[in-house]
Amino acid sequence: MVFQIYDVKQVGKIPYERFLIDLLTPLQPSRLALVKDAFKHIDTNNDGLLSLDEIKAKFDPTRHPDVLSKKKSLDEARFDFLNLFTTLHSANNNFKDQRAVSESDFVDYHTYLNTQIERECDFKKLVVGVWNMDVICDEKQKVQSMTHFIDH
Ligand SMILES: [Ca+2]
Repeated sequence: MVFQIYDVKQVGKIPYERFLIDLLTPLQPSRLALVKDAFKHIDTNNDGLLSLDEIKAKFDPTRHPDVLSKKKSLDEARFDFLNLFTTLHSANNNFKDQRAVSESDFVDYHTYLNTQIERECDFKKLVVGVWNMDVICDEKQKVQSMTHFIDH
């Protein structure tokens, strides 16, 4: 039973986002590559995990599309983003006190975000923007060249 698998600690309450992710289509290869680049970019001490400090240091709500379109204030965008991130993260870790985010957690999170974004360029803009990857989103630019930018 799906319910039993997910109903780990919160009695009768399945984390909705966790449940959704298993029903989602996986990220397309180009989007997945970008998300993995973002992970490497955020993981400044290269230990293969993202600490909360590393996430906070890189997360930049000023470039979130909802902020740019004035749908959300900076604080709302920051809260919603980090809140969803933490919810998914603790759901993935069975609500144990695991503070570091693995690459698969990170990919899951973006898989969820991806459902709300149709256009390739918008997805790139979001990932590059909120994770402060300092790359200009350009339709002609390939993920390959973005990797180049990030590594240097
Ligand atoms: Ca790290």
